[in-house]
Amino acid sequence: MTQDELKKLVAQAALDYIKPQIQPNAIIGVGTGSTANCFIDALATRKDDFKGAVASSDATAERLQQHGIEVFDMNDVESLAVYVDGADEANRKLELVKGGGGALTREKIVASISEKFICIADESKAVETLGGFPLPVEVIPMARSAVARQIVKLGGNPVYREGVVTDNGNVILDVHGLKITDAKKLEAALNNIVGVVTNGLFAHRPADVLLLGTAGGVKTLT
Ligand code: ABF
Repeated sequence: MTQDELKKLVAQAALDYIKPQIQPNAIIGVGTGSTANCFIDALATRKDDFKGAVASSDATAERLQQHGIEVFDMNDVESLAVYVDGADEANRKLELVKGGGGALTREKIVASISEKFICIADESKAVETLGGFPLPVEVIPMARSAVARQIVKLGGNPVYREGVVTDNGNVILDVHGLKITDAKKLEAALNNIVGVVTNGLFAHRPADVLLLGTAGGVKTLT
C-alpha cells in the first residue's frame, strides 16, 4: 500500500469514533495536514451524524466548509466529543511531535478541550524515541533570537523556518538534534521560555488512541 492509501485507511477508521447514538449533535475537533485532510473527506460522507466542527487551522476550516460542514468558533464550544489529527512522530506512550504543518498552537488548543484525541498516522510516524523529526516551536517574532539562544542551552539546534508565518502571526523554530527521553519535562521547559507561544510536544495531553496505518491494516494503540 502507498503512504496515501495508508492515510486514507486510518482516516476512514477514525470515523468509528463518531457515535451519534451516544453523542448526538457532537462537535468534532479537526486537525491539519494531509492525513487530517483524508479525515475531512471521509467526514463529509457522515454529515448527518454530527453537528459541526472546530478547525485547528484556516486551511482546515476552508476544506470543511467546502464540504458543507459547519465550522464553529471555539469560543462558542465548551467541549469536543473527539479530536482527530495527524502527527509527525508518535511514541508508545502516545506522546507526539506535531507542528510540521505549522498549526501546532491551534492543534494544542483544540486538543485541550477534547474528550478523546484520536491520532491518525501511517506507520512511518511511529518511533521508539521522539526527536528525529525536528521539534517545531512557535515563537513571537521579536523573541526569535532570544528564544533560539535558550533552546541551545537546552541542547537543541533551532533552525528558523524562513518564509513561514503561522495563522497566529508568529514564526517557527524547528529544533534539531533532540533525543527526547522525557517529553513532559521538555514540553514544560520549552513552554517556560519567554517568547514561546507553544511547542509541538504533545506529552502533557497525549493522544488517547493512535490509529496506525500498516501494510497489514489499521493497528489501534491505546
Ligand atoms: C498535523 O499535520 C501536524 O501536527 C503535523 O505536523 C502534520 C502531519 O502532517 P501529515 O498528515 O501531512 O503527515 O497533524
